[in-house]
Amino acid sequence: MSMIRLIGAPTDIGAGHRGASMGPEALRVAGIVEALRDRGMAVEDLGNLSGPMNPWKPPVNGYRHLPQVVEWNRAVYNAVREALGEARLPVLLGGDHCLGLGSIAAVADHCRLHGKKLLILWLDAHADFNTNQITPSGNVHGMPVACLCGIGPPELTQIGDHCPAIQPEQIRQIGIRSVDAGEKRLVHEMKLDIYDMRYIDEIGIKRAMEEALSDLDDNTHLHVSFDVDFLDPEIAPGVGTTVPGGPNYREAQLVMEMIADTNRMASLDIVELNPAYDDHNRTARLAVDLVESLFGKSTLMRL
Ligand code: HAR
Ligand code: MN
Ligand code: MN
Ligand code: MN
Repeated sequence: MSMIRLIGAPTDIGAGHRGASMGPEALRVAGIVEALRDRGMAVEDLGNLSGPMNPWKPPVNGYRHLPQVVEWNRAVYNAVREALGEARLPVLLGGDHCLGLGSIAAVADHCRLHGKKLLILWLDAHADFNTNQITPSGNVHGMPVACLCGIGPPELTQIGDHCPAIQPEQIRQIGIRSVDAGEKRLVHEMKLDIYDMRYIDEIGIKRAMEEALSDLDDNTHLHVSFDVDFLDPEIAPGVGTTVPGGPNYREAQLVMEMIADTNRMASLDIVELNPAYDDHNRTARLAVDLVESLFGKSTLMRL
């Protein structure tokens, strides 16, 4: 396993609530570096990227803070691209989920250059597939997947070397339970592969994950974009946009363990953690615990 590189992106520029900017520090306070090192991983923490402050303005042409969102995503793109170029495993400490755009655009360009197949697991309560025409809020953290698929403003769809950065069939969304009306039409039109909570409740998390991970091969780069609001709010209150009916601790742990079992995860985003809504850093500690599972901590007794 290559050395892990932590990249902090302390911003809430795309969010509807302030506070995700404190996410990187909360994860460090919760012991993310020590936890990974205790697992025997080599970890380097590059500290935080910098970027524009949040001006907290209403939408312009259907986007809030578009120029600042672009600037933060360029910084993330460059940092993730550089990490991969130096054979590091980048872990983006967000920050809100608009940063998934820069992170995944960098991963996609890296994979193209090296002839790797890219598969993205998007763990989230939300589909994040809005556009400026259909968004109820103008918050760009509700738009990164659409932008990655080429639907969005050129400043965002052209962050990387290729537009679209990815094809819809390269992404699997898990845990989805809050999708806006226009957004729902668009994800159907684009044929997004969505393992929503209804489906998970019906077939169980194990089978859903087996399906989602079924076409991995030795040449696959697996990227995991972990929006902390994926988790049920009962166990993870520290996010800006809680949605009831998410995976519980045991289901989330199994998701992470099954991803670890593939041995293919080569980049990770941890986003939307919002310490302003948390209870004594409980959600950050849970996120660190689940990240340990992602990197191979297992409850399995069988040898
Ligand atoms: N769908 C809503 C919107 O676009 C809420 C999006 C919230 N997104 C996140 N990230 N918290 O998944 O405004
Ligand atoms: Mn999200
Ligand atoms: Mn979300
Ligand atoms: Mn929010």
